[in-house]
Amino acid sequence: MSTTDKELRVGMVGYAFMGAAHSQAWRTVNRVYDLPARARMALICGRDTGKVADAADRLGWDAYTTDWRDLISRDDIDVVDVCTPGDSHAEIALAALAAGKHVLCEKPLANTVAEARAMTAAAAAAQAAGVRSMCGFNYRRVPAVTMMRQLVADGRLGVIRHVRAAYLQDWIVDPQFPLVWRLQKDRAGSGALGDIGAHIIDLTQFVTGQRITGVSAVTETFVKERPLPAGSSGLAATVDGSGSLDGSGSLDGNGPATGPVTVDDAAVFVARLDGGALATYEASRFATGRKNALRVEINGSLGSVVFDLERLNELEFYDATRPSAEQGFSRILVTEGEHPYMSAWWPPGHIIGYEHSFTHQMRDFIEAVATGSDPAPSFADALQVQLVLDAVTRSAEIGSSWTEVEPALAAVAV
Ligand code: SOE
Repeated sequence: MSTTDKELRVGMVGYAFMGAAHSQAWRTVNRVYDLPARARMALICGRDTGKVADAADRLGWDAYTTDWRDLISRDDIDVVDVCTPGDSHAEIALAALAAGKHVLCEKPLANTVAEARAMTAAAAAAQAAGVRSMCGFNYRRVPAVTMMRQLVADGRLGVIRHVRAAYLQDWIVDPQFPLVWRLQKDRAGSGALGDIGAHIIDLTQFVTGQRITGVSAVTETFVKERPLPAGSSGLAATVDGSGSLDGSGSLDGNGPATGPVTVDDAAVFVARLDGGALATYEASRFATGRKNALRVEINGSLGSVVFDLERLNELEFYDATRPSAEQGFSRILVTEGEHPYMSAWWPPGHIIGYEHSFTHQMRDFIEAVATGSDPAPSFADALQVQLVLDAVTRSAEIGSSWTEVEPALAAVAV
């Protein structure tokens, strides 16, 4: 339990999946870690009065509002936690920084490089006044991922040659899955690429300490038209109660009850990192059977390490310096007290879960704000991810360095 009376009064905008995950972390962090400040879940914000009132009660917030500008204007709010779709990240974060609020913004930072640049500049200006900001790439804070970074930094893998990363889901394989905001470019910025591809871009740059310098990509939208969500009506309809149609689909009798998918369903790209490594990345929402399958393998001159989110308490480690008769991938159970973040939880072998990465994220954010340091990943780190996302999109559009494979000769008649 914290021994401090210093309080950080948090206002969170949004109450869907990430709002719930962040709320769990805000509720837990000061009960698990002894920190120089306590987070107070002061105010939650959402558009729908009934839903946000329910969220305040269910998720443990003191009060609620339907106006994020009201939240930001209040003197009794110190931190703004942005858990909304990507099309409002910039507007909310810029206003919060201008108001002198510390900001935690969900990933990806923004929907465009221009927005991400503006947010990064505003964060740098606010930093001069002691205002802190961070982007919520939570997988960095899975203990096994932080340990992966330590193994690389300690030279245990030697020179990094390969990075191999995939983040695979299948929640929209059914063509009847409705046209929610994540499938609309004007709301989400991109599809699998920005939503889950951003995670493996950040995670691999974090673990290797290297940055992606160039890409060659292909993307695909397998299902190009989807039913509008229930409740959508009229040309002014919104696809998920908060998005916006492009007028191509409507329920006012003038058109089909469908709308166009305007984002990628899958993105695949190769990349070079500035330390010389070659990398392959795959982000797909059409990997049937893969629910939230994030896997990263790093190969180096002295060894390899593998992280699999479905076994997030473990690492596979290959140490090529061991006697040849003892070579093989070993399994490290990352639950010892000496492992990152783990001293606050349970005895060795008692595993933790996905939600703990958010508690670790809030731990580090509170510690940084309370001690006057800058939390990572910064908005500048998140801008780098946004620049990679943009490069992948541009590469896929222009089809750069794509060499067609000549069709095989017609089968010889037998
Ligand atoms: C949906 O793909 C999603 O909720 C992502 O938006 C999150 O960032 C990821 O952690 C889980 O899946």
